[in-house]
Amino acid sequence: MSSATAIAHPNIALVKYWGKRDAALNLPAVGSISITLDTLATTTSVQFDSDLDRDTLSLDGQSSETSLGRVSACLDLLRARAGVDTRAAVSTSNNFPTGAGLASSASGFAALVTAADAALSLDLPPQTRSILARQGSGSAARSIFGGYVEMHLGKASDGSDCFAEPLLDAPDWPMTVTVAVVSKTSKKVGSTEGMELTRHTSPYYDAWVAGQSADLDEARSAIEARDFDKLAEISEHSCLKMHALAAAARPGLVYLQGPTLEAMHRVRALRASGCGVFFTIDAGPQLKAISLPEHRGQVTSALADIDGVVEILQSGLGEGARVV
Ligand code: 2P0
Repeated sequence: MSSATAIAHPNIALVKYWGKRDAALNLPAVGSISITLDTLATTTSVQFDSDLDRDTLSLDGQSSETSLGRVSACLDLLRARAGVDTRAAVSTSNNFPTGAGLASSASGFAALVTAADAALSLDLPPQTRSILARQGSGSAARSIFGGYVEMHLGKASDGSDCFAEPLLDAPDWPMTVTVAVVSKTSKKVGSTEGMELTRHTSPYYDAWVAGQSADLDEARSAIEARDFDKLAEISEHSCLKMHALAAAARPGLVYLQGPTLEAMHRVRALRASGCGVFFTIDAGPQLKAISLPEHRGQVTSALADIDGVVEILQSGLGEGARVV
C-alpha cells in the first residue's frame, strides 16, 4: 500500500476558459488567466492498495459513483506513467459547496494528481502535473500553481504544450475575493456540457475565440503593472462576454440569477465611488468580488444584505497544490 494526501485551492478565472478544441484530450479553445484562492480548499487522500479490484471514491464522506469515472480515468494516466495497475481508494473533501460554480473540479483534480503523484513516488514536475490535471478538468491545470496563473492554449495536437504557468506569486499583489453565495445546489448544466453546447450552437463562439488573445495580453500586462483599474475592466469584459456567449447557445445557458445581477450592480456602484473592486461570475450564480484587501469590509457589507445572498465566503490568494 502507498498513500499520500494533498491540498489544492479553487481558482477564479479573470480571463475565462470557455470552449474546447479537442474534447477527448480536454484541450481548451482559448487560454485563460486566473487567481488561486487560499481559505477555500480541497483535501484529497489517495491510497493505492493491491487488495482493491476497483477504484473507489468518497466525496465529503459519501461514496460517489457519478464522479468515479473521471477520477479513475485521471488515475489511469498516473498509473501508466508509474507502470502499475494498482487500484486506489480516493477520499476527498471540500470546505465549500461542491458543483455550484466554485471551481470544485479545479481544486479536486489538482489535489488528486498531486496526491497520486506522491503516492506513486513519481515526483513529476508541476508543469507535467498541470497537463495531467487538465485532462481531468481544464481549470484544474491552473490550481497546480498559486497566485496569478496563466493557462497556455498550446499548439501541439497531443496537448504536450497545454499547461498552466505562474505569472505572479500571491504576496506580490494581495487581493481579497469575496464570494456572494446565491445557491448551494449543483448547477443543472455542468461546464463540460455547457462548453460543448456553446461551441456547437452559439453564433458568437468564433468571435469569442478570436478575441481571447488580445484579452489575455491586456490582463497579463495589467498584472505585471499592478494596474487594478485595467485588470477590473478586462476581467468584467471577459466575464460578461462569456455569459453572453453561453446565453446565445441553443438552448441558452443562463447561469445568473436575480441576486447575482443585483450584486453586479452593487459592485459597479462601489467601484464608481472609488472602491477598488470588480466582479466575476463562473458557470453558476455565485458572484465573486475581487478587491484590494483594504476594501474588503465595504464589499462584504454591500453584498451581505442583498436578498437571496445566503452566505458570504472570503479568501485571499494562496499557494498551488501541495502534499501535506
Ligand atoms: C474558468 N470555467 O475559466 C471557466 C469559467 C467556468 C466558467 O473552467 O470541462 O470544470 O472539466 O474542462 O474546468 C469550468 O470548467 O471544465 C471553468 P472541464 P471546467 O474557470
